[in-house]
Amino acid sequence: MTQRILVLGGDGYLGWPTAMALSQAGHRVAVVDSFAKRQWELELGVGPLFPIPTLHERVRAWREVTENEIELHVGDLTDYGFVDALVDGFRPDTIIHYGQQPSAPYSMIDGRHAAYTQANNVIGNLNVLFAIRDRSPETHLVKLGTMGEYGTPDIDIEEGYLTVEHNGRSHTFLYPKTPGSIYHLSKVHDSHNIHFATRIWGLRATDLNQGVVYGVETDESALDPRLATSFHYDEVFGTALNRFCVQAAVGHPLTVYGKGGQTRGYLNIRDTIQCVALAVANPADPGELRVYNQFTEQFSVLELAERVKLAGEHLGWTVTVQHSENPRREAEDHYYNAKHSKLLDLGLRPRLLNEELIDTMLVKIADRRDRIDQGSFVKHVRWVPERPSVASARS
Ligand code: USQ
Repeated sequence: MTQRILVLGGDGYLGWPTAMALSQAGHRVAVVDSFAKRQWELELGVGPLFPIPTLHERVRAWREVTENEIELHVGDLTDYGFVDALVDGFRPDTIIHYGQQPSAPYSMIDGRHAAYTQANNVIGNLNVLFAIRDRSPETHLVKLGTMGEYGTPDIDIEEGYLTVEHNGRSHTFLYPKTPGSIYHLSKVHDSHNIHFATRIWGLRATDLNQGVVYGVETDESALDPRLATSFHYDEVFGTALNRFCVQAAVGHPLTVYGKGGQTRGYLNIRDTIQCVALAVANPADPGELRVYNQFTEQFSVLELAERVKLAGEHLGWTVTVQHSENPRREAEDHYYNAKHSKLLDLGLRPRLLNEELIDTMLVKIADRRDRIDQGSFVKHVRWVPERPSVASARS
């Protein structure tokens, strides 16, 4: 069934490819963005690997290449008036919400960046919930959460909920969260606010607890260079596998933090699109919060680095792995077993990480070697500052 879909954060690494895929599938799609990410790039002096035209140009290129129309709205989700008018005017069947500050390191730079991340993410999401409640209560919210909300507990991670037996009685709660950054915490706050909105107002929502995404392109972004997605490799916005591939392409040692036993769920960017499309096609009922753990495979960072090393060596490159001091505070050797069957039950067909896929990524990245800024691999963001604070120096 054709839907009216708003993609919040439509200029981003995942938002833009999602908008294109849903537009190609025949939905009426509008993208919404404040271009905050482009501002953060300027602030930190980092940029995407492939040249990214303005969103206005991308939308024009999309029309030229496919004859499909994507509507464009520019505004800030923390401005309630903007969100209210947007939802009232467009009356979406589905809102896909990617419009947030997505980087754990960015949120850990200092108090200002921490406060900005939580204010931006939590208030933006709250505004979306209120606009849905007051303007379009049938709208299904598909919210991008993160596997990092759960942290690395010493028990299996269930898909969203945990039933607790206590003193002979039992109750099902949202799974307890122990996230490892201020950014991940912002998503925990969002999950609780969304749960509240479904319980108290009867809204319908799906929270996608996504793992770490990798990949340089999707079917649609590959149609024309102007449709490329915003692929980052710097310490702040780049994620593990993407960074390792770029580092391998310029002969920089792969930056494994600490022992490298940190295990996370991973998925291909094409599978992100599949998962989101499945969530859109299978809306939650009124009053229901569906939670899916959105990843296809678990790896430790050292395993990922070794796979990239092997693939690079098969291309004749010299690739080294370096265990640098871990700038984060996280377990480097831990139990990790996260359930992820609900999206498979809905029909997800995963594209698993194999050497051919890494090889394709390496070759595409090597094409743009000239644009790789090695200075952005390390930006020195630390979870715990090196200098003791005034308070701890006094004690
Ligand atoms: N890591 C390294 N070396 C690097 C970069 C990362 O060892 O050069 C390690 C990190 O210490 C961490 C793991 O790799 O243990 C993953 O780090 P990451 O930067 O790839 O991902 P993360 O900070 O967890 O955040 C990313 C996205 C975020 C999303 C999250 C999903 O930026 O938006 O929510 O992945 S998850 O990790 O499942 O929480």
